[in-house]
Amino acid sequence: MSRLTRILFFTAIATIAVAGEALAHAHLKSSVPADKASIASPGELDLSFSEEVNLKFSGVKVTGPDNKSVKLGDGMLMDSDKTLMVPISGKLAAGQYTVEWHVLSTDGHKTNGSYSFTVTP
Ligand SMILES: [Cu+2]
Repeated sequence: MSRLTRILFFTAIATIAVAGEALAHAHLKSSVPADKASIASPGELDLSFSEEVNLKFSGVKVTGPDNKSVKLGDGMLMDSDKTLMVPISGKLAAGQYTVEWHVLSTDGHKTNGSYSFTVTP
């Protein structure tokens, strides 16, 4: 191989490796309530990921107005372990809520993120 061919070859390999790695992680595909949604007090949260997640090492934290933590029930997996369902105990007061999630996907990688929604009066 010429020097240039070799450089292009290894660049291509590296690009594929990085892309494959990113695809294999569990990314949040959608959620209910959705990001930036304005809704009545929800009874549960559904977070749908691109990969199967490990319930034991996955969870969410919901913070409401005045930075108060929302009481949540035990999470469970649905949809071939790709959706994390978390019950919300009680009715949420009107205001903005932030959902911080972290999951361990079955490939052993951790991902996390956050989004928010608004509960209407
Ligand atoms: Cu991964």
